Amino acid sequence: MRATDLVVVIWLLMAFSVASPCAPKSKSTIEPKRVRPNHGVNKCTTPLIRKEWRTLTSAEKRQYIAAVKCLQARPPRLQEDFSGSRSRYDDFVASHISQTGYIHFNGFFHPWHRLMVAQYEAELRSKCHYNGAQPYWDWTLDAKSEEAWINSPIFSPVDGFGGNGPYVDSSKDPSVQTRIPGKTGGGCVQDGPFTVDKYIVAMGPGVWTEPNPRCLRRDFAPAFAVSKCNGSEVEWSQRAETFADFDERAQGDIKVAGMTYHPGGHFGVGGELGELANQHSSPGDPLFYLHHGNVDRLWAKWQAKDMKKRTKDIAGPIWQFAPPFHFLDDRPDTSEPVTLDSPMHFSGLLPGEVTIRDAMDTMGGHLCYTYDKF
Ligand SMILES: *[C@@H]1O[C@H](CO)[C@@H](O)[C@H](O)[C@H]1NC(C)=O
Ligand SMILES: [Cu+2]
Repeated sequence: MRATDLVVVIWLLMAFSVASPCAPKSKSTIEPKRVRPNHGVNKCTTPLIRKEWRTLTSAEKRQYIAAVKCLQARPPRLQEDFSGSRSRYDDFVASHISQTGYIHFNGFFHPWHRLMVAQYEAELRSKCHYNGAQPYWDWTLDAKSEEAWINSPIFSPVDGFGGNGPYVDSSKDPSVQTRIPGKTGGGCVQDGPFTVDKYIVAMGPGVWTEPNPRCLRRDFAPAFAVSKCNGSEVEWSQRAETFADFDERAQGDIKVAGMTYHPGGHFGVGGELGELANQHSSPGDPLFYLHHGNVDRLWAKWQAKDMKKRTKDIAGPIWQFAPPFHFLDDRPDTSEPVTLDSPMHFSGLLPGEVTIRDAMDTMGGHLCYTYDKF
């Protein structure tokens, strides 16, 4: 049996033992609770309004970052399963690491990340007294030139996430899987609220969830960012008629030439050595949630053009790297498509069972948020 087959079997066992439609709906009494902003009433009348980072006041920016730091200081709940998790913040990283092979380059990408970011937003509010919404980062505003990218207000050391790391030559580093042209950093972040004396990346890089405490690294690739995040691909993906096309355009290829805006934001900040460039452990960089906030906004924007139809339109293979994401020879060349009833797994981050249906409408079910601007 090939390793990939084994993974498939294990996944099927998980999928159908945990989430068969006949299984009793277990209402978990332990935390984390999924927060319903509109208690009990399943109608979202006063959604949270997510705003672009630079439109927040300096005070609002500081409140958001303070809430992130609060989550980074709260005790973990998933440490039994993920020994490296030192905080509730890390639990989100661990969940993403453990699910990585099931939520990228398949039909789960957009819905899974939507629920992850919404849960993060809910816990910043419920556990850390944050009273705003999750902000997003519209990187098209910064991808106008290399200089604009480097000088984005999001990297401010005063009321942003801090900037680049010092240059590290990674040209001979065998651990680098994707060569990113024009990388400029690679070392530990040197200013702002997430320097090594203030924040420790606990797990990763890659698939490991054992303790591996280290600094947060960034490796800006401004030219790459300009070529991928300048907005032309956003427009192209927005013109898609079906979710299948939209999703394929947003996720892009794994080779640099075919990468689009989702990898654009990851590698534009993470380059070759930065945490945000790591497919598994990228949520270790708090910018992850602002980048994915924008990826989510673009899905919501696309959906808003025809809500009735597009909140039911889902597509893509169940298996990672099955067509149309068949970039690797050793992966399945056919796969059942996902459906609205496909279960999604969060490794204990979210209680109970979740399906894609739960993620289709930002103002339906457990979700109650929208964006200031589409
Ligand atoms: C903008 O993005 C498109 C698509 O990635 C790319 O072809 C084009 O070269 C980019 N423009 C600039 C000025 O880099
Ligand atoms: Cu991801």
